[in-house]
Amino acid sequence: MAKRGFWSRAIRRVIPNAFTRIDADSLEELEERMIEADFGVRASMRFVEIVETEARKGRAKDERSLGRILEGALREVFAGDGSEALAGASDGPTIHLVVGVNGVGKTTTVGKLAHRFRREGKRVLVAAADTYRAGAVEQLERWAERAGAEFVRGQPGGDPAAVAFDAIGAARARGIDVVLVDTAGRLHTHGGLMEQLAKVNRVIAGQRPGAPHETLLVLDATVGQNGLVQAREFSRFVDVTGIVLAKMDSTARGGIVVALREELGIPVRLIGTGEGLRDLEAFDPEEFVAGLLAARA
Ligand SMILES: Nc1nc2c(ncn2[C@@H]2O[C@H](COP(=O)(O)OP(=O)(O)OP(=O)(O)O)[C@@H](O)[C@H]2O)c(=O)[nH]1
Ligand SMILES: [Mg+2]
Repeated sequence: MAKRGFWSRAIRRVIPNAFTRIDADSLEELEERMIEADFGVRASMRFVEIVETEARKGRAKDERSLGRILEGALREVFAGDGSEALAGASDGPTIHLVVGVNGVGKTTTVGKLAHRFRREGKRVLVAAADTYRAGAVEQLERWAERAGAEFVRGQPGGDPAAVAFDAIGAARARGIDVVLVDTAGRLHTHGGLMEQLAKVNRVIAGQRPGAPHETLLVLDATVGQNGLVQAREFSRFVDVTGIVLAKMDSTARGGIVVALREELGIPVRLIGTGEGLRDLEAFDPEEFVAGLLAARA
């Protein structure tokens, strides 16, 4: 569970200050605030329409009723989210692929996930399929040690798909429960590197039918709307099953979870709340909605 007050700091206030009644001005301000809170244009416009309709029926009069309407609209956006654990296989190792642009927090997330699975008593192997950046392998190896996970590396500059292939083979041989494949940061605009990622994905699926069981796209929560662009592009090359919003502790742009759900239909599964091993939490829409309504600034 997120620390008390976490979301109310991590999202901007959307209900206009000194709100008294619904009229053209206050609706416009509401829409502006939702867009500023990173809800995205589509959700912001749709929510304003809902408020307008409710107002016509006499149901939106004051700040409290406006809060209730927003709460209902948000609950609908996130219906069914938050309860689902990451997919797992019962017939052999579960494989999770972790992808994203440079520096968003992929390797840190892999370390935190390894720790989380270890705490559940699972045998974990992390695969350093970032053969590209100098120091990346050692960075991941340190996380693996801290989490108590096994580790597979490739040749520097080698084929990342081969690392994933070897990792799955090693996982089968060693009776591993969960394999976490860390990949190199890549710009979503770099066609060659995106093709390479698609190949990693194909090789995993070829080696283990049904895998990857989750493809987690890590986004840096501080970039706001640009996360949408990244999610769209990555989805063209791999089947993104969920988003990890890292660095939620250092931003007030948490409203991006609304845009991701509304515009792309991809659920936020986990949030990164710091640089430590334990700073990873399941995304809880209820806490998010409560925090949003409590947000003051
Ligand atoms: N505050 C905060 N910092 C984070 C979080 N997650 C990652 N970081 C920091 O972000 C920086 C980059 O993290 P990495 O895990 O190396 O990112 P990456 O995506 O693997 O980077 P590349 O492999 O170079 O693409 C590091 O300084 C991390 O400590 C988080 O949830 N909160
Ligand atoms: Mg990395």
